[in-house]
Amino acid sequence: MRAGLLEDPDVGLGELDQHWVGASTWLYSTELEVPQGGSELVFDGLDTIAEVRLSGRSLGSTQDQHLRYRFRVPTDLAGRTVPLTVTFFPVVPVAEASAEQVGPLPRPYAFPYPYVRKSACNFGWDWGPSYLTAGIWRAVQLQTWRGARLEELRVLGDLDLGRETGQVAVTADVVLDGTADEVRLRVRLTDPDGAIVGTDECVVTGVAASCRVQVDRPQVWHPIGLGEQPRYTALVELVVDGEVTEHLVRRPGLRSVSVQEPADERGRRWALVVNGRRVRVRGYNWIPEDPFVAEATPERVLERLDQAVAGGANLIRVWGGGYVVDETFMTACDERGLLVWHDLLFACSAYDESSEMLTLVRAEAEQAVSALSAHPSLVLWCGGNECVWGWHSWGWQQELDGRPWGAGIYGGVLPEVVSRLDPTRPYVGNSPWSGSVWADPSEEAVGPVHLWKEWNDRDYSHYRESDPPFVAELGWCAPPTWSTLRAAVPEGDLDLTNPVVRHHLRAEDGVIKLDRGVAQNVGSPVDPDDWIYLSQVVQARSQVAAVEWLRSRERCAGVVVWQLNDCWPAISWAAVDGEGLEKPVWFALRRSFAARLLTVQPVEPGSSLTPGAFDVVAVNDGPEPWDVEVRTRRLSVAGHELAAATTRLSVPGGETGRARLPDEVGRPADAAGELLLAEADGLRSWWFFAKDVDAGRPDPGFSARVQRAGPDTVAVHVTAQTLLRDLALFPDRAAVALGLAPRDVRVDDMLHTLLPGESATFLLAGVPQDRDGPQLDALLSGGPVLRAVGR
Ligand code: BMA
Repeated sequence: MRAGLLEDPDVGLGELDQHWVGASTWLYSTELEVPQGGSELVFDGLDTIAEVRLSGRSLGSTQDQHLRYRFRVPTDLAGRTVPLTVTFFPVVPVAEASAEQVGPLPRPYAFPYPYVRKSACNFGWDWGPSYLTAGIWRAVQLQTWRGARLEELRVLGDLDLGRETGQVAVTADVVLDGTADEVRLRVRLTDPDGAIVGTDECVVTGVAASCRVQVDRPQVWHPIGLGEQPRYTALVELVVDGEVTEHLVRRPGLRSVSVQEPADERGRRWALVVNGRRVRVRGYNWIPEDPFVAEATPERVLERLDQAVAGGANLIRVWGGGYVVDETFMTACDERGLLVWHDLLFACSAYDESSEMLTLVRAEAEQAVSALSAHPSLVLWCGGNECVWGWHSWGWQQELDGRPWGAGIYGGVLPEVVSRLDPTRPYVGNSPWSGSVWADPSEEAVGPVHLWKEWNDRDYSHYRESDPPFVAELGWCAPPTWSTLRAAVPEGDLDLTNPVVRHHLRAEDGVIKLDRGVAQNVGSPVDPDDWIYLSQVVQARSQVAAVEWLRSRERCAGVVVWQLNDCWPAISWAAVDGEGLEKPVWFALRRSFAARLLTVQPVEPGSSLTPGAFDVVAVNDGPEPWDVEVRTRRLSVAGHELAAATTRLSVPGGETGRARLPDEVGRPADAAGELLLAEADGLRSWWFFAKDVDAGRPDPGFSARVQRAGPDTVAVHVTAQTLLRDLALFPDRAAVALGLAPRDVRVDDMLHTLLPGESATFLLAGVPQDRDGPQLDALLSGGPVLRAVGR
């Protein structure tokens, strides 16, 4: 693409024109000056089926994208400059040949991803294109060494809560060549303020050596919102015959983590406990940021993680169909206190358990567990995504007819590797999970679940029928921002009547499900602009309904929304689109993910909008107590008060307070014409007793006034004439109309609900003064830029 040989396949139907890329053989070549003495070529990542040749001689071949490979450089080439080539062969024929041997492996996608150790979603997924990549995707090094070298390094920081001490344990796997008299491993630990805590040293005799530094009165690393994120510095040196030949620096944090599963009346709970405290998880699932790894720059990854944090999340789940994340990602999470749940690389398929397969996956897990060991943000290893669920619930057993499907991986190889190499971290066999590969993981009684029935078959009000211990996935599709979709679909209407729009929607029966969600809740759109807006509103409302319900439940220790990011311009479950622009759902979730949440919820699980009784609930995830006076009113849509109640809630840190609403407040006389509004501490929570579609969805009435608020910023004051729901101002649409880049114009908030007569102000940043005038005023006062749902 950079050489101008290929059009951007994200645009139009370009995907269909690039399949030759993955079907071709690619040659990377350079010249290498071979140093004197023994040396090795180290490839941190080759994607995937490759052969490495030096001076025409084969050094070896690779078959696993996720593994680091080392090849010895022949000593007779020392001192010469010779050609180095890496040839990449098409992956599909290799996968198909393996499928011949292994037999059918049931899975929801036809792509042959389980037959080869390559990122599963690189073949295509239900949110991503099929751009089969091939190439050198991580660093390459030429290493020379004498006497000894470090093969792997594990640095584990652990807090002993009971004794209030900590320790940093360093284990090095060392390769010795027998030429040294003495090899030593040395560690120096410095505290977050730069003071030396201690040192340790030992003689290396075998293949592994361990050092340990005790930390008294440790500075504890905390998850975001619960304290600071101090990190220590461990300098690890390999000393060969008195000379430091290799050194590495790691930045461990001291904290403890476990999964606790106390029994309760429904089964068992499931919670991450960090530093002795149950963390109530508000998370996002992470997919690879781009199918072309070189495009997922550190800047983009950091921007995305910052969007998760700014959106109120305290955890990221790295989904198992992508890659093991890198240092940039993990360091960013360490610094921000963003917890990481990391899947190992298995997704939505049965997997073969041949000895060749087990050898590869064991090596992958060993490398991954070691590589990420020092990072305090990493709190959980998970065996994979929906593989155990598939076996129990997706009809695989018949097709497999007794053949292996991966149980020995999730229940055998992987937990063995984690417990051997990193006993400080918990492991779960898969997500969802009910405690064993043989237990049905859809069971809500135990362990993390994935809630997909609501999007797939029902409606989002049904989220409130669930009362699980933890939700690791749930989500709802919607278009990306208008500008992102327009760039990908240059011609025609931007709705599902356009085949190019449909090309960017990969969800199974996505058209039906999207349409159903809109029709059932707000009523059918009248034009393409209406379609984008209303389907985004439904996505936002669905996630608010799910998250606020689940956060209000004492039983539920976390909800991880599917999905944070997108890897191309997709109509998908993402909160941030493929151009890095926030969809309306991101703004909605920022409110629902706030550490202090006020919400009105039914007392008992159920999908009705007029259940028997309501609670007003104050969720306090912060460490400090929250004392709050909540005023709840039942109002007519015209804004008249019909009943009211005031209640005081004292909610300790990490807990939830609730109060039953009196019947006269909670029971509407006219469901379509009434609503509840709870208010406290500047927070507002709304409950509508009827769907907009059942209330007739009248036209929204509002007036808007545009005012310059700064050299770069415009304020748009909107006053409601009727009740307005989900009032939104779209900065990308304004940007394009003003000849600006969509990324450069940002809005501070959106999706406001206003009673008649109330006002809201949008701050639009990135609009220079030279754009002022009647045209700007008209642009920002309605039309596709400023929209609301009337009630
Ligand atoms: C879950 C995920 C993904 C998938 C998503 C949407 O099952 O684990 O595999 O993309 O749902 O269908």
